[in-house]
Amino acid sequence: MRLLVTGGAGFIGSNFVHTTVRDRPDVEVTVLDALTYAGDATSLAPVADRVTLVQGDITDGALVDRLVGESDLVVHFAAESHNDNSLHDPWPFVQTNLIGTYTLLEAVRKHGVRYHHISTDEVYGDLELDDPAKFTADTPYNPSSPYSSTKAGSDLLVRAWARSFGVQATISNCSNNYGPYQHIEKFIPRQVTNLIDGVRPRLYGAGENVRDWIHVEDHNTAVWAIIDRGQIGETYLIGADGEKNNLEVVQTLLEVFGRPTDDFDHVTDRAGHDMRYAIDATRLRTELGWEPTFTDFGAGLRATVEWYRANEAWWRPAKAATEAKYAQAGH
Ligand code: NAD
Ligand code: TDX
Repeated sequence: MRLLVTGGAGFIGSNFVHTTVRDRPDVEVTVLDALTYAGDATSLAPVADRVTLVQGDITDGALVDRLVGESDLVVHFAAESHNDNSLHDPWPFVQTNLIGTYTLLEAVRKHGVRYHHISTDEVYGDLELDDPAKFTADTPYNPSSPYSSTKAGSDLLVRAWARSFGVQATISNCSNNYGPYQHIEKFIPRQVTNLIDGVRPRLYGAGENVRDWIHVEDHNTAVWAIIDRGQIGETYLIGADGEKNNLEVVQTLLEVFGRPTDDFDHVTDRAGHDMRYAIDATRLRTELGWEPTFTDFGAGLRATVEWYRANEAWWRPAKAATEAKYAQAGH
């Protein structure tokens, strides 16, 4: 089987390629990635002999048409993915997340290629802290940021192309991922690399905001379960019952580093900051028989800290510029 992975040099995409190469020797993998600030070819170095990396943009219609025409399955991870960046400059989010998805959909429509669309739980907006509800596939879309609104728009394009043109598509909306190869602009790797440098973690606002953490490996086994056994045209929510508030995450990290649990700074909150995300993944578990493996968040976090300690050469080049950008924004 010939698989095209967009965004395969990013965090989740590169982990997906690693998992696929390990578990599915019959799959030929091509990665299409623009290698933006968030993409890194070295994330694919351990599997370089099994993967063809094409550096290119998903908005490039001719390139996308050729690569999709040579594939049996497209898994679309490529996106501008960071909320804080989208508040500073929304344009690349509109371009990549909306126009890029449109470009891929036109190509899979033309060539009749199976398509899986990777999306986020942020399309549903947020929940109150004291609300017992969780997101399901029936929750109305209500995105808050330029990032989440462009992801919501991309999901709606997929639904329309599936219904109107019969595109063979599935969609997954996953909660917050953590694990190896995550860009250090994101919450967990930012604090881990700060702590390695002896810098105090930075908590937005009071730190009460809740995210539903899932290990990237569990996200990717769920994606394969949907590709293998999911129903065409359906949307599946991916989550592993990992709700934690940001303060708890920072305190767990401080414990891992043997530091006092109040050794962090509160910084300016994010504009429009979503309060809580929570996923009901019942359908994925009951209909597709998927179960997460990383059910101990503390253990997953310790393994992730070890990965960043052991792979300083991977993240160090981006650290100073990432922190300079945050300093400018008051974060
Ligand atoms: P990331 O920012 O780490 O990686 C994105 C990758 O896409 C990078 O390699 C980048 O170079 C590439 N890319 C960006 N614009 C491109 C373009 N125009 N053409 C080709 N390649 C381009 O993101 P991530 O965290 O790995 O997220 C991957 C996907 O998963 C995204 O669609 C995101 O919305 C979704 N998602 C992420 C999370 C999370 O917690 N990180 C949770 C749920 C869903
Ligand atoms: O330094 C920080 N301090 C802090 O308190 C940073 C960078 C973040 N935060 C907070 C903001 C959020 O409440 O931590 C939480 C997580 O922040 P991010 O890592 O930026 O993730 P989030 O905005 O929740 O979005 C992530 O999960 C859903 C991914 O970036 C998205 O791509 C995905 O769709």
